[in-house]
Amino acid sequence: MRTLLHIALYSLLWQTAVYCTNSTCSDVTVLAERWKNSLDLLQGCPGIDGKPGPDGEPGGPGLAGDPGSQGINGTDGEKGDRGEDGSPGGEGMPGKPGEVGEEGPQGPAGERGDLAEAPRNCRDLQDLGLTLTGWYYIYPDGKPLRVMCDMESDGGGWTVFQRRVRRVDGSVDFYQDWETYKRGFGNHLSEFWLGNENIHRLTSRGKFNLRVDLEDFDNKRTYAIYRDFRLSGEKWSYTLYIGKFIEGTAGNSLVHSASEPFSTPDKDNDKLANTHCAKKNQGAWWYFRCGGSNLNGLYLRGEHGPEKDGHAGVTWKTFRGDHYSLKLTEMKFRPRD
Ligand SMILES: [Ca+2]
Repeated sequence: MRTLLHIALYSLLWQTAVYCTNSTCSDVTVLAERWKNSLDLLQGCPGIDGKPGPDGEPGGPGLAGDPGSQGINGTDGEKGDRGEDGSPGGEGMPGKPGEVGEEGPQGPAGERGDLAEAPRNCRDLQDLGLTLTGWYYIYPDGKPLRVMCDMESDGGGWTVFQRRVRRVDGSVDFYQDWETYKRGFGNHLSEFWLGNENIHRLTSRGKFNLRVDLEDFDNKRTYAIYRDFRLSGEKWSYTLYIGKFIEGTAGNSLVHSASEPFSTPDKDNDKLANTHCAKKNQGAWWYFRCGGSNLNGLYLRGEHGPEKDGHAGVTWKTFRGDHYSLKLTEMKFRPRD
């Protein structure tokens, strides 16, 4: 019984082996010599592929690869908008000092001082210690006025209101009208008339001596001094008031001018009805009958003919006569001692 079963089984395996060997299975090996002892010596063909198994779990990350080569540079992009301004920087180093500028204009006048101490004339300035002859500001009524001070003649302190002097480039024209004599005119450096209104201002309060200094072209100097000098206001035509002739080698050539009003080429205040002394003498003065003195006349430089010029020169009769025009004249006043 058992032998039949083995034969049947062997037959089946053999047929299968032959079939597989001749068709699809190339790896079958028949171990015939051992067939009597075991059926499991024959290796069969592989079976049909089974179904794929389920996906395995994901593996761990791989190692980083080597870096690739550098790429080609791209082209420039479009220009962007301007950014906002930055904050200001810190302070820089100081620069070099600039050059010295030109002198600036004169500053404003100072504040008004104490009137009781303000100099009202050149004598007050002298009392303050000023000793040089020249132009100074005085304050006769609080308002400043620039005047020439003679700090030398007979002790000084004289306020000069008239001056004639020889100049290289010609003299100042003293043949002027009423308004010009009222305001004053001339040059600080040479000849001038301080102005009738100013002379009136300066002599209307107090008592003053008048001094007249003269010099001819022989360099001879002389003078005359009067007391109680003052000039009236315009209402009285700037009448000359002088008192006694005190002294002076020049003599008293103002004798006829005392208490006479002022006359100019455009205002006849003299005492000659048919003559205009200011025009005849070509000056401006306190004329009575045209003679005596004419210190505001023409600067004729010494002797001049009476036929041609009359008394038209800068004359002082009791010094060099009516026909000699003086080189230098000064009229000045100071408070009476
Ligand atoms: Ca007249």
